[in-house]
Amino acid sequence: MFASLLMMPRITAFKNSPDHGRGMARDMRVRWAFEELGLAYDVCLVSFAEMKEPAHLAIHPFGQIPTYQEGELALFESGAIVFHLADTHPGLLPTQANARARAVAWMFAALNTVEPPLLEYEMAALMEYKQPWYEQRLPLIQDRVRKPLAALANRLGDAEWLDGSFSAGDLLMLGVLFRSKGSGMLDEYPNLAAYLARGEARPAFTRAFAAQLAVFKANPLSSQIDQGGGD
Ligand code: GTB
Repeated sequence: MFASLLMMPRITAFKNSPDHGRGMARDMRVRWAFEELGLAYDVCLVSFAEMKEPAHLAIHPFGQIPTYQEGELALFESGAIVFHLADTHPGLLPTQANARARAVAWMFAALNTVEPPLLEYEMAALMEYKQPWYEQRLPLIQDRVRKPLAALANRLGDAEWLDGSFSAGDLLMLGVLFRSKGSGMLDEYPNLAAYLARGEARPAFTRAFAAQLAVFKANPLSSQIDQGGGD
């Protein structure tokens, strides 16, 4: 029992999440992967100051969350962590080689093609809205968001998931789409909105969401004291 506790993987998450536990921080997708795979994990909550200290920087060169530690292995980058979990446990990547490679391609597509313009939009809305040129720039950014979303909607069509069974590719894609819900851009693509709703309805998603919300509920005022962000 004691040995199994020592072996339990440990991730880091915001001690004081600026989103008040609404699942926007990137530990959410890692928690979701753990839940889909039925794996127990431990969470170490870190403040914005602690993330910039040498002990955390030794694991995460950019001083961010999430990180992952198990035994000798320390990882950073939510995509790398989800891939590692999916690669080492059955359930989130197909066993057939080509199907597995395609699922990995969707993981990259989520983080490399779909997420960047959505982040740009999010950051502009958050940081640039007072600038005199903001209203002029906004349609340009929205068009950049529409390109991958329209293509994704087109490819998904009426399918339940991106390529056969639910995979780590769906998990990361849905993690990215979930973060953009507030932008309203998904409303333009009803099949993507329905795809996201299917993802959110998965019991593993619900458990992951509840777990990160519980952190805020345990200490609801803390986010007003320790603010920060990252993208
Ligand atoms: N590419 C990395 C990954 O995928 O793991 C990006 C990691 C990252 O951006 N981490 C952010 C962080 O640690 C948290 S998720 N920021 C602190 C810092 O840089 O000092 C980004 C995030 C933060 C806050 C909200 N929010 O409150 O709504 C949403 C998302």
